[in-house]
Formats: sequence, structure tokens, C-alpha cells
Amino acid sequence: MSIDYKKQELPMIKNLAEAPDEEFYLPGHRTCAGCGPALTYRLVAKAAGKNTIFLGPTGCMYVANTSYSCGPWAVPWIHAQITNGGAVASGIEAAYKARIRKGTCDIDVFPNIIVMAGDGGAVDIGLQAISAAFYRGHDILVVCYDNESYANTGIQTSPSTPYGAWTSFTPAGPVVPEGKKLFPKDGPALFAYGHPELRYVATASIAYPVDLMNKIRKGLNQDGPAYVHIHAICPKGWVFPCNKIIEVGKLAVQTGMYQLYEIIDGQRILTHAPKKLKPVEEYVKLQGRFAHLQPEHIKKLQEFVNAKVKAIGIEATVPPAN
Ligand SMILES: Cc1ncc(C[n+]2csc(CCOP(=O)(O)OP(=O)(O)O)c2C)c(N)n1
Ligand code: SF4
Repeated sequence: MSIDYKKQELPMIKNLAEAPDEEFYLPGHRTCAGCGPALTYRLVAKAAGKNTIFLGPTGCMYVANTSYSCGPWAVPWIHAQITNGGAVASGIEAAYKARIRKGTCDIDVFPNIIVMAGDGGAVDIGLQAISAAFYRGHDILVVCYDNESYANTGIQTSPSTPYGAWTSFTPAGPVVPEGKKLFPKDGPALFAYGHPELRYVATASIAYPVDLMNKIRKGLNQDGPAYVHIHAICPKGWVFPCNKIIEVGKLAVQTGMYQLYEIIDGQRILTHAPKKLKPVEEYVKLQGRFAHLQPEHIKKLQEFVNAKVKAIGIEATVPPAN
């Protein structure tokens, strides 16, 4: 689909000191102290800038931000169902394109249209609508802020929840001592391979904010759909002190539990590959959601991580603990 409207080109940010000062996600919301998804929103809004429309499928970043009858955004925002973020964004994009074509809209630069979906709203209940939007090739950016659970409803398991994590739907007990038995769904890979119009896929983490903002800008600079999956640490759901979110976020990457990369034209480019991985145990032991795990469960998790990082080209694996 050829471009028939003016797009802005957002420049890359060299370092934190050169990041824009202006905020478009402002103080005043009922998110938890130390909420990773709130920091995600702040960074995404900062990177995207003024010419932006946000969509919020139901989840913490809708409910906690807007309770009650207010909101922290300095740009337009609309609520979407958890099931239909991709479809609502498609409608907004199509409306802008039609009105620009018909000359009934006086904007001169096409807006950034950004879905901010939780992992439930992106890779589970909302997957179908996002896949359809990517298939049709709408000029939108879908961000999954991945807090690895259905958080707003009280921390229930989602397909992003790691193996072995306690949630209120996967409590550890005598029959299922590891809590969650299933290994997580690979959201970014699921979108990346199979949507011919999808221009850009990346993973990012709040612990690497400049990288995150640049990936958002790269996604927005595409003439077509883009997907950025962000590790958005949730101290409430993962059960650890709220001043440790960056430490936990870095450890996720340093242990290989979360991997940072871009996928362009089917090619994966690692954007941060640790030379030597730390054992997953270092990550696990900081979080109450894993407190029930036995050594054999941690071994299973380490084996999963080793296979995963190897598959994407990170060679440094850790021998599973006995
Ligand atoms: C169709 C539908 N099913 C269930 C719900 C209930 N619900 C509200 S918020 C929420 C959790 C959303 O989880 P996620 O998308 O991961 O975002 P988070 O709350 O973790 O930020 C659910 C299940 C709903 N609002 N709509
Ligand atoms: S439960 Fe997690 S995602 Fe929701 S507001 Fe609290 S810290 Fe943020």
C-alpha cells in the first residue's frame, strides 16, 4: 500500500540526557508504587510525542490510570475492549486515511496510532483482532506491556506467565507443586512470522529505556504496522519490593529469561546479548511468585531458558543446577 499522506520521521535518541524533556503521560494515576507498565507508558508517550492517539484495551493501564473519570494523558486516548484493541486501532487509522483522502480533515501529518495492550489484551484475548489488523496492514503500532499476568483482575495466569509462577489461578499445592505447569507463549515470534504486512517487531524492557524509546520510534516510523513487546515489571504480581523493578528488569535480561531483539524482514537482530548469562536462580529468588519452587523446577526453567537463548543466537548458556 503506497503512502498518500505525510508521515513524521522520529529521530533516534542517543542517550538518556538527549531524550525529550516533554512528558505526555503526566503525574496523577492510581497505579501501584513502582508500577513497570506505568513507566512503560511514560517512556512510550515520551518517544511518540504530541502527534499521538493512544488506545487502551481493558487492563491495569486503562483502569489504574483512569480511576475514576480522569486520565494522565496529554494526548487523545480512547478505551477499547480487551478483545478488540487491534480492531479499534484499524478503525481509527482507516477513518484518518479516508478523511485525508476526501479532504475533510485538516491535519497535515498522519498521527501515531498506538495500542497499549496488556499481555492478555495482546497475546491472549486480544490476539485475533491484532493479528487481523497486522494482516490488513494498518499503519498502527501495537505495544504489549507485558506484566506476565492478568494483573488488573487480581493476578491470574496469562500465556505470558512464566513456568513455575504463582498466580491466583495457578496456586502451588501438593498436586501441582510448581504452580504454573505450562511454559509461556512466544508473542513476538507469533506475530513476526506469518504477517506479510508487518514491518517491524521488537522486544524491549523498561530497564533499558533508551533502547525502548528508539524501538518505539522505529516502529512508528514504518509505513505500516509494527509490534513492540515490552517487559514491564509488576512488583505487585511478582511479589517483590517496589523499588527493585529496574534491578529485576535487568536481571531478566542478564539471565536470559527475557531477550532483547528486533525482527525485520524475518531476520532477528539481537540488540543486547549478554556475553555470560547469570543463572535463572538469581532472578527467581528475588520474587515471591517463585518462592515455592524446588531445585528440580528451577532446573527445568534453566533448561527452558538455555534452549530459548540458543535458538535465538545467544550462546552463553548456564549449566542447570542439580
Ligand atoms: C471480554 C472481557 N473479558 C474479561 C474482562 C475482565 N478483565 C478486565 S481487566 C482484565 C485483565 C487484563 O489483563 P491484561 O490484558 O494482561 O492487562 P493487565 O491487567 O495485566 O494490565 C480482565 C480479564 C473484560 N474486561 N472483558
Ligand atoms: S498490579 Fe502491576 S501492572 Fe497493575 S498497577 Fe500494580 S504494578 Fe502496575
